Amino acid sequence: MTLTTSRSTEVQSGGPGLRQVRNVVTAIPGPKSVELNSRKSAAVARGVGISLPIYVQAAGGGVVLDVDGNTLIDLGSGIAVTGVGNSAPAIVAAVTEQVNQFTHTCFTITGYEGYVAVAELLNELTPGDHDKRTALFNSGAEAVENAVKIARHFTGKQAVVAFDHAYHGRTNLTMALTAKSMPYKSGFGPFAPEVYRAPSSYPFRDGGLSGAEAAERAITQIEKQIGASNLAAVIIEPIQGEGGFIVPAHGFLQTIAAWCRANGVVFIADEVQTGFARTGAMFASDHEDLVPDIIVTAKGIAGGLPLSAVTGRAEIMDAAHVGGLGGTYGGNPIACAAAIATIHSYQNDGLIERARDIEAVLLQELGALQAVDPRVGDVRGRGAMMAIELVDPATNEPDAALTTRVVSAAHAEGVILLTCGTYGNVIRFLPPLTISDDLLRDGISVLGNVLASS
Ligand code: PLZ
Repeated sequence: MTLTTSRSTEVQSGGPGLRQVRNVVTAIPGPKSVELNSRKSAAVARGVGISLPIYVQAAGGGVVLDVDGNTLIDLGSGIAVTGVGNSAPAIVAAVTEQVNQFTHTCFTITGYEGYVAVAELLNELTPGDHDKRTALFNSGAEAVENAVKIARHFTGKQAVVAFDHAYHGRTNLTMALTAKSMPYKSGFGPFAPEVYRAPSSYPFRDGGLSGAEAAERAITQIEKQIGASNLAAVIIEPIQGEGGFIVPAHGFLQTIAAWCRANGVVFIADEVQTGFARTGAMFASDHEDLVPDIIVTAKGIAGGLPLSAVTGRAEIMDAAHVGGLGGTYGGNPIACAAAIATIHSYQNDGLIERARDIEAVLLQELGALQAVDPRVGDVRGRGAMMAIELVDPATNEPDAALTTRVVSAAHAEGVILLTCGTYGNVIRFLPPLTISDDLLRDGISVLGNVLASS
């Protein structure tokens, strides 16, 4: 095995000290990335795709530096993970200190303070002032699985409802919860039983149903097809992420949650993508005064280290017997040290306000694109979680081909852009909250140019 890139060139440190300007010096991908990608094709399973095959040397602030010396604007944060910025100094310091003390014990064998401290922070910060408990895991999907396990144990019931356009992960149960077949589910069945789908609220595409109307439609279907007496939990993303950055009509989430409360059904908010300042509030549920029974978090929680959590009402969380929840790595001490520093940064470094500022810049810039280009059918989202939906203006039909062309052209100009959406026609913006306005505006002006010529 060779590590050509880190040994043959001077290694550049990441973090906010990286020069914060877009700078494309080779084709994208450049020759070193192309070489690494051919090694990838020969060594890594084909199913693990890379949407922009540059290979990264360092990242921080609002940029990513690749092994060919290109500096790209980061409008993805590794899918909403590095909200505090890559290699943020406080997180690097906390992780370094922890690595030097111990790296692992398995929390369910011998305890350590970091795990407890993360649980305390989440119990305090998540919506609602009721008594809470938290359990830590490794990935978003693993936390979703555990939230469902806990809800089933508490209620003694089995059925779970997820929604159209939902994304909850790639493990067997979470594939069942996820709506979209390609690429997540196709050929990977059979899927876990007792998972049911309900219609969601998609203001741009559901003919303008109000939140209450969309909720009534879902509730009627749930009552007729499943019945509350069989239903353990309803799980929903307060803003649907992979499904297209869909903000439900106001009142939708509240009405579903109220029905759950009245019917002994656990309401689970999947805030894996929306959590931790991303939407201009600590949690997206806060925008709707929503108090979930269980909230699932991951991604932005630990500055890039793998960590996830299930936080919920004490009586629900404590229903499972001692030893019923766990895992070798869940709440790893290094990830916990990172999470404590990361959460403090969201609290103390003005990042919630920063997400709102980013929303204002993006609304202005994306609104200007929409004003001159009717193919931009919708501009939506909250905070630093915004998106545009590209359509055929005559019919509003999704235009996935245009979306792919635009995103590839932006990549070539040095802007990391991600797509999403059930119909593959949504471009989403998830910059690190540490990005400058200048980089943000430069990134969107590149988008405007490539859109105009696509
Ligand atoms: N719930 C709401 O957004 C992960 C998926 C990327 P993991 N979203 C990114 C991909 O193509 O695999 C996600 C999410 C919501 C759960 C998950 C799952 O989180 O940490 O990827 O397991």
